[in-house]
Amino acid sequence: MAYETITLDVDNHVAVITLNRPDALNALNDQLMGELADCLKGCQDNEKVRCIIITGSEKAFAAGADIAMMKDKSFVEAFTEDLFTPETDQIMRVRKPMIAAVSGYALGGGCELAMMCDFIICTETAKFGQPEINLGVVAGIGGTQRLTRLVGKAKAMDMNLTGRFMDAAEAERAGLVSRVVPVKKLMEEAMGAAQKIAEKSMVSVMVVKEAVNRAYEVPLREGLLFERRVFHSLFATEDQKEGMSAFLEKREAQFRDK
Ligand code: CO8
Repeated sequence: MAYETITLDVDNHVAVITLNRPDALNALNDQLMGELADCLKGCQDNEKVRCIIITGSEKAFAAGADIAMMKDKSFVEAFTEDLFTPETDQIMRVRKPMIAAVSGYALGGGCELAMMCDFIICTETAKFGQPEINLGVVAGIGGTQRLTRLVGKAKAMDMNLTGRFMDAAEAERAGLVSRVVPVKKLMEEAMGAAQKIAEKSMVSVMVVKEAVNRAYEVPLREGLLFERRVFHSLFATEDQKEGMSAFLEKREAQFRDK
């Protein structure tokens, strides 16, 4: 599939997907979401890809769902079309790690897309927000749910009710992003993180993703049991033997995803 609203570059086991609708600040429309979902499925199936970065432009990661596309929809259309549901389901099915590299605006669906990734690295100019309230609607793909789990009720309520933007420093303090870097360093930092992940055993990388995500789904006791069991099960892998032997032999581990 040839993409028009995103680009894909695969280099050294890292897939970089760049949202590319500059005239609309990368607003998410059907085409972009369809292409993104298709591309992510391809990355999941591509053995060469071990980590995925989703990014936008310097000015905008994505300024939200496309308002022009949504404006005239009736309730019945919105309900029956189930806008963005298959695409977001596909995004959530990706088992490889995904990093959001955010510069500029990550608003509405843009903030929600960033939160669907496993962690967010942003620039000092990043602005996060759920301004749907200003449009007479509410967030629709995680802005009331994931944001609340990530930053807590006070800030999630504040952002969703007032529509105010959170700057990078506040986003880092609140735990929404893991790192803040100067604009020029964004891709270097994201690539560095992705390369580090790409060097690990893919089995344990995928287990980490499942286990951390489980913390948001189940009570602590269940989550701890899941963690212990996957920890035990990793002793069945060759990579566990290699990782621990390499440590004791004071050499770099050579993981083979086995
Ligand atoms: N949709 C469509 N077009 C957009 C969007 C958008 N979300 N954001 C910006 N654009 C367009 C503008 O219309 C403008 O186009 P044109 O040049 O043709 O007039 C162009 O991008 C540049 O934008 P601005 O001139 O507004 O640029 P500024 O630098 O002045 O402002 C802002 C930047 C502050 C980011 C401003 O563009 C803005 O407020 N954008 C809208 C932000 C917003 O409200 N986002 C939420 C959208 S709703 C949503 O995301 C719901 C998600 C859930 C969907 C779930 C379905 C189930």
